[in-house]
Formats: sequence, C-alpha cells, structure tokens
Amino acid sequence: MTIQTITTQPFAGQRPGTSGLRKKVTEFQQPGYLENFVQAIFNSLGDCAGQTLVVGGDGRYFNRTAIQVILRMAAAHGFARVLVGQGGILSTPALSCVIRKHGAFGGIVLSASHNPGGPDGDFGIKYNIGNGGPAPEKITEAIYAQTQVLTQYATSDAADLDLDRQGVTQLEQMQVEVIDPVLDYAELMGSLFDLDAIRALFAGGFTMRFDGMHAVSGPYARAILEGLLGAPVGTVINGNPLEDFGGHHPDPNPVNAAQLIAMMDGADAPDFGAASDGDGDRNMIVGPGIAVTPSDSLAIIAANVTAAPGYAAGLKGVARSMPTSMATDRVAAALGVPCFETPTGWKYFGNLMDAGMVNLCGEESYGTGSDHIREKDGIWAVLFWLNLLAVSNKPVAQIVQEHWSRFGRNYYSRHDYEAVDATIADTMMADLRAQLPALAGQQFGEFTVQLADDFVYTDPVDGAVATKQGVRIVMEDGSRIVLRLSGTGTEGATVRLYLERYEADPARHGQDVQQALGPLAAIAEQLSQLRQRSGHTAPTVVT
Ligand code: VG1
Ligand code: CO
Repeated sequence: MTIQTITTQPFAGQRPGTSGLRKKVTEFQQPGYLENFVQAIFNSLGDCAGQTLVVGGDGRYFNRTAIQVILRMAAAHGFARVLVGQGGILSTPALSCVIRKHGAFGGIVLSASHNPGGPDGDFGIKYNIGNGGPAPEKITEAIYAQTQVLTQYATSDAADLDLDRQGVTQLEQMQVEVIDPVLDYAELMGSLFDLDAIRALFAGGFTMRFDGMHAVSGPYARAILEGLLGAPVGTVINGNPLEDFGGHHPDPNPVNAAQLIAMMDGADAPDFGAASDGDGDRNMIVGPGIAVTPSDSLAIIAANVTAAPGYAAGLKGVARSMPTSMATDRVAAALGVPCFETPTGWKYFGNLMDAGMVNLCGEESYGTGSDHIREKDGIWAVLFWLNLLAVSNKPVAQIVQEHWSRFGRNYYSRHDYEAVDATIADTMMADLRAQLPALAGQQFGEFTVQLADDFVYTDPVDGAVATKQGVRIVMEDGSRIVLRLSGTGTEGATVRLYLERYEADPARHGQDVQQALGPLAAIAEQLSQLRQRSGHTAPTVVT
C-alpha cells in the first residue's frame, strides 16, 4: 500500500446546488470526476490529522464504487478514522446522527435523494460539517472554487475493502470501521418518543403501511417499526434497498407513492400510511382517504409538539423554508414563539438550531425535522405522528380537520414543470423579476398584491446573505404565489410554482385544492407565461 499523487484537470460545473452535487451517473463515472470533487472537499477542509470522517449513502447504483474511492482518498489525506455504514448504507439522518454522536469532523453522504437511480439515473455527493448538517454556502462555494483550480489528487493504491462485515480494518495509517447503520439512530429515536404508547397502539391492532420505496429507509423502518415497536411483519413494504429503486422515483408524494395512496384510499385501508425518499430524509404522512400536506404536517407537529417526551419542554422557535405554507406561522403566533423564514434547503436551518433559536424545522417538499440532528428526518416525522396518534386516540383525518378548525386552512399546492429549456426558464425568471417593483398595489381579480420581491435571506446568526431565493407575490389576504428554479434537477431546468391560499371559515375547508388555488394559478401564468413559454400545457407533477 502506498499513497499516490495523480495529475488531473478541473471539470466544469461541479458547483453544489440545493443539496450537494447531483449529476447523471455517467457524468460521475468519468475518470477523475468523483476524485476531483472529493479532493476539492478535502482541500477546503485543510489538515484532517487525527480526525474522524463518516461515510455512507442511500445504496443507489455507484454507491459502493464511490465509497471505495473516498476511503482511499481519505487515507491519503490523513484522516485517522472513517466510520462507514455496513454495505455502504447510511440514511442522511443516520449519518447526521453518527457525526454528532461520535464527534466526527464531518461526513460525506452519497445520494441524489429523491432523484431516480440506476446506471442511467442520478448520483450525488454532499459534505456535512461537524454539527451533522449540510455544509453552509460559504463552504460549498470554497469547495466549488477548489474544483476549478486543482491539478492533482491523492489516493492510496490499496485494494477495495469489505464493506459488508462490521469491524475495523487498516487502510494506510487510517482505521476504517464498518458500523451497524441503524444502531445509533434507533437509540436516538428511542430517546425522543413514547415507545411504550406506540407499542400499545400496535398491540391493540392498529395497522400501518410504511413504503420504503426500495430506498434506504427500509432497513431503518423494519428495525424500528417491526422490531422495536412490535408492528406486524409486512408493515414495511418495498423495504429492500435496490440500486435502481425498482425503477421508480423514490420521492414520497402522492404521485410517486401511488401504490401506498391506492391502499390508503381502499375500503380496507390501514389506519396509517407513510413513505420516505431515496436517502430517508423526507416523509409523507397519510391517513385513510387523506394525504397530509407537508406544510400542514409541520404545523400539526408544532401545535402538538409536547405529545412526544423529547419535546415536553415545548418549542423554542420554528423555521420553515420560504415556499412552505404559512400554516406553521399561525401556530407559532398562538404559542408565542418566533417563526423564521429561510431559503429552500436544509443547510439554512443549521445555524438557527445550533444557536438554540429553533427546535423544529420543515419544508413543503416533504421534509420535517428537529434539533435532534441537523438534517430533515423521515422516520422521525413518522414516529412523531405515531406518538401523536397513540396519545390522542384520534384518526389522522380528525387531527387534521380539528387543526384547520382551530387555525384555519392554508390551501397549498406545488406545480413542477420539469425539463424546461434552461434559457427559457432563466429568461422567464428575469422577466418576472423585472415586473416586481411595479406589482405592489395592483389588482388581479379578487386579489390585491401587497408585496412582490425576490426573496433575500440574512442569516440572523452569522449575517450571511443569500439573494435570489425565489420570486414571491404576496396578496393582501395572505395568499401567495412563489416561483423558483430547482437546484437539484439534472435535466434542463425544473420550474417550481408554489400556490397558497388561506381560508379561515371551517364551512369552506372541504374544497378541492386545485379548484381553490385555480385563480392564483391563472395569475401566475398571466405574470410568468410559464406554460406558454415552456410549451408545457400542464405541470409535470402536482403535489
Ligand atoms: C428540493 C426541495 C428542497 C429540498 C431539496 C433537497 O430542492 O425543493 O426543499 O431541501 O430538494 O431535498 P430544489 O432546489 O430542487 O427545489 V432531498 O430529500 O432531495 O436531499
Ligand atoms: Co432526500
């Protein structure tokens, strides 16, 4: 075994997006492509002597290959120790948990999350810092700068390690410890929730289906739901991680988790349904005949947070991404705690949690989590709901309806337009931005524009400023239209249109969501000409 220095040349376009670098597998397979990015991470970190790194991924195609490359390069960079999940598996929340528990310097997640996998699918890589959370923009920009100038990378010529057996192996001067990917995480979950109450719920005949979508959360769900909590075997469906997710899109929404939705809409529906995404950080919550929107789920968790023992002291504050509905703001106001509005992407929540300003965060994109780690956490959200169902003894639909009756309903929907020509999308956003200064005060049907801007966020902890985080048009009645470009797509541009309308009157809480939002969608088209310009007659995905 010797350490070698390999000459390389920069690749264009290695700038991390909303959540790490995501590209087609074939792009990652180019010689030196992954190595360059990993070396850029290490260069930006500097000396790592004596430090521990955590490595794991969602098990998608290229995961194992990438981990072997990273292990050899970590040894060459001088890390003292690497913890790697058995089989190369670590869900994003589990990796965050392991970094924190073992005092690691940081970690590398291999995942393109909700994007499809397989040889023709997507791959991704993301660096997490010592608090367990995604690296802030200051660090991702430093990594990107490195990718543009590096001329060499260092690696070892050691053979591949066995990732399937737990235990310690030596790689150059570095120790590689293959760990149980579930153990630390399951222990943390046990410390937050009323496991006895949930066990009693299942023992009493309560039924559930958890859809692992053939992604990383299956093994976690099996160990926790069917193991620790005594749910019957078969509660977890599609529970074996597959390199191509069985050919599906591992994105837990009613469109992609159609099998689960069909079960939950059926005559003999289970009492509760849930699903998680590729890397286990997203969640979808479903009751018989009702899919809870992520924005409502966040608000409901906020309103009932003390139901779980880990949150008995209540909320310090909450945070939501800007496009997420304002349902949680109403709960925060009622509780008298602050509600922060951040740009899209979990990396913006880290500082607020580290500073003790918030202990609950969420995004409209099926992401919910707390300060137990620094990532969103799919199984955590599912366990919270189970805990709530167990102590409240109410079905999902009743919990949701009672929440609306108390706080009002924020009708909400996201319309995604995928694979739009990137130039058309950029021009559309630029033209929209140009209209913003003149919009305030203008009337569109029943709506009058109160505020129109391109969202700018100043981090209250470190003062970092993020600009151009999405165009928002806020009406006087609180209704909102938000448009932004995705930072995780790998084909052309994905335009996301977010629509929200508040309805206080319980007598009007039973409307069809798309009908309730129809007038706002029409205004969005009038202002952006998104459909007309993109040639899409309808959104690709509506959630
Ligand atoms: C999307 C979501 C965002 C989420 C991000 C990563 O980003 O909108 O809320 O944080 O994915 O989620 P974008 O830029 O495509 O809108 V995950 O589960 O893919 O790591
Ligand atoms: Co994810």
